[in-house]
Amino acid sequence: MKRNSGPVMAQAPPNIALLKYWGKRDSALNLPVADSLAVCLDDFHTTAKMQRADAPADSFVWNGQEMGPPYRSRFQRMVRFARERSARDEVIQAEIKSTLPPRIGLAGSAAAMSAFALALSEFFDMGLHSRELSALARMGSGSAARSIPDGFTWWHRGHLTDGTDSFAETILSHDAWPELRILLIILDTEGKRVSSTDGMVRVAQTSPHFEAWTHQCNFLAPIMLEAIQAQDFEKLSSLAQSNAQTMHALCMTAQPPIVYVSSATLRVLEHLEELRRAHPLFYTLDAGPNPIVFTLDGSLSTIESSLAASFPRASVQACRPGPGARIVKGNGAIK
Ligand code: 2P0
Repeated sequence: MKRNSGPVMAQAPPNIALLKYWGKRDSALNLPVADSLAVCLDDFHTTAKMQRADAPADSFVWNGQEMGPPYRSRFQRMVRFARERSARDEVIQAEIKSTLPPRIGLAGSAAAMSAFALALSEFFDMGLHSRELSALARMGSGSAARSIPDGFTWWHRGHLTDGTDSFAETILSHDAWPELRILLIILDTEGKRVSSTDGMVRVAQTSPHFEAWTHQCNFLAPIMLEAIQAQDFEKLSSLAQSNAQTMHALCMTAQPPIVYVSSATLRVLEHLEELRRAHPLFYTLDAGPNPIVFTLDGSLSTIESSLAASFPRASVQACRPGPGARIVKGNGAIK
């Protein structure tokens, strides 16, 4: 079999959940308790470069830093899988470059783990199809499963203990809803105090509302699927915003409570509710203080100007739905 002798490079986008992943049935494999839905962004890609190393151990450098725990063990878990599957044992050197600050609650690990998974599969000539690749990315970070396929995705929770039925797939291509715009409002680039992984465990162990949350997400998945496929902005607005609010309320019912939003977040949300009276708009929030706004192109410039005037210190980045992970050709330089 022909082997990849030179470096391989893959790129993957962050994805923003419309129906949130918050709870695991298996922490080692990142198997979720509920289905989730998301959309890939057309910007802020992460690049992963992988090559053979003449060294005693694998190396995982992310934004110039050699990774220690807990990320190192996640990369190692994926590499173990690749070695077993390909029956090969090269030592690898991986270099990952993100364009979003890590740990700000904006899907940085999803982009990194999915780019790494694709580079790994290419390097070891694993010949994985999209579902297997999505499941491999999931082992690195649950939400990374949704950065492999194109556009709008559904991550199936699955039922099997080995996780082979827990993968994401496209439900609407990235260019099928050209009017949709996604605004990242970056208020704070400090790392979050409680990681998503720890937050999910604490909520599952201590919140009396965790089971209701799980049932609600599984119930909502096919309804939200319909809204996305019908490009029904109004229906998606109420479902997605309410799901994000519920996730944050749920976190506050953990012991001790987890609060990801800040006072600046609340001021922006209040402003967005005002704008919502006149514009098609809804917001969502990941595990951090930075709101994400969904709107339609006709309202984009008004919303951007209004945010710039009221929150001059916030950085507002407009994106569109984008494709999933892909192999990139080049001269081996990582940008
Ligand atoms: C999501 N988040 O659906 C939710 C909403 C954050 C809030 O997926 O432990 O970094 O690596 O599987 O994937 C963040 O969780 O957690 C996340 P792990 P991950 O996008």
